[in-house]
Amino acid sequence: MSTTLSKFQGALVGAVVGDCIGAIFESLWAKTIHPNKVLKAIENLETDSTEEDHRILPFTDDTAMARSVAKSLIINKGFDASDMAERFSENYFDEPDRGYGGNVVSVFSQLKESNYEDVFGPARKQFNGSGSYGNGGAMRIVPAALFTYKDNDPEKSKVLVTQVTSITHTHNQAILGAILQSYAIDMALNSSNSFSPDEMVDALITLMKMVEDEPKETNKSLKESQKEDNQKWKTYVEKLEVIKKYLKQEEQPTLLTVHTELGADISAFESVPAAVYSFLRSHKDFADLKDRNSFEKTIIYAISLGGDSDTVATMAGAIAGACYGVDSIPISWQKCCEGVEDAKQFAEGLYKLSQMS
Ligand code: R7I
Ligand code: MG
Ligand code: MG
Ligand code: MG
Repeated sequence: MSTTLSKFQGALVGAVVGDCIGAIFESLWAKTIHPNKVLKAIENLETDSTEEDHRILPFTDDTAMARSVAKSLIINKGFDASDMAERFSENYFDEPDRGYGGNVVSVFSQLKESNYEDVFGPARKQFNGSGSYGNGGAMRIVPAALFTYKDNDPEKSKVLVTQVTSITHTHNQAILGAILQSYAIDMALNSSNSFSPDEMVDALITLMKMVEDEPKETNKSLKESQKEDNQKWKTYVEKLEVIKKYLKQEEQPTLLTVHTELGADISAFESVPAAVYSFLRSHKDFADLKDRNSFEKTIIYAISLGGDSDTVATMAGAIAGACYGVDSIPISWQKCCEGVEDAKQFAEGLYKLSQMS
């Protein structure tokens, strides 16, 4: 298999297993989970996978929406807003119990009512016109990152990510979070196993600085809204600086520190940085996870942060899979997660598109 195809499959399958395994813990909303507990659940899964009638962990809204993004991009060979909106919405009405965010479902209803003609209107009206700052844009962005991989152009990638996200999320935090997630995936696709975490975080800071400094026409800047809300960190760049500081430390911070400082909840601002850190941190040594490869460590660490564990793990899994390739994802995990084979097919479809001029 070509390295690029393996990385495309790694990104999409990594996202699926992060979602399915992370979802075991999502309902707990715990403030950090002891890694031993996560390991125990994973070991059970690995043992179970050898049985013929082994259980299949269902994917949640994170994967459901990523599948729609992938299908729509592949079938239309590009972004078709109305088609993508219809897929999001129809998928929700077919399977409403996938764990969707509390407010995004009203966007789906309004999209359907407008017969997918007013594609960006309903999202703009969310939360009295400020738009949702949930992580629902970032969690599903991986197919868009794969679609723009061939262009090697952060500007083009930003445009597509903004379009895909804006169907449901228009708050700057949500859009910038999806952009950061897609830049991280793109860097992982372009990296070898022996990348430098310090260099990667520097590169992300450079890219995000450019995006965050752009004047915003429609929405308040992230800095402004964060100031109004009295938030400690004002921008994604500031959070990336925190990550940079962590990575330079002799000893990595505790799970609780990371949960508290970077965040691990349903907002994009309080979850995308945690996913990026989970990936970068897992490239380093882990005293208690010696037998696990860097992909496995990323997932175990991301879930251990607690909170929105399926979503932090799906985002971290997408980045790690894009870096280390599909062969880094244990077969036993792949067997136990719903939608892995489909993810491989979507990766092939997106890979084929990337090979066309
Ligand atoms: O962002 P979204 O798609 O939810 C994704 C999350 C992931 O964890 C999934 O795994 C799933 O569990 O949900 O859905 P939204 O409904 O747009 O946002 C999620 C939640 O964030 C909302 O229900 C609100 O509680 C909160 N939220 C806001 N609260 C106040 N003001 C989002 N935006 C705002 C806001 O502007
Ligand atoms: Mg979910
Ligand atoms: Mg590139
Ligand atoms: Mg979630």
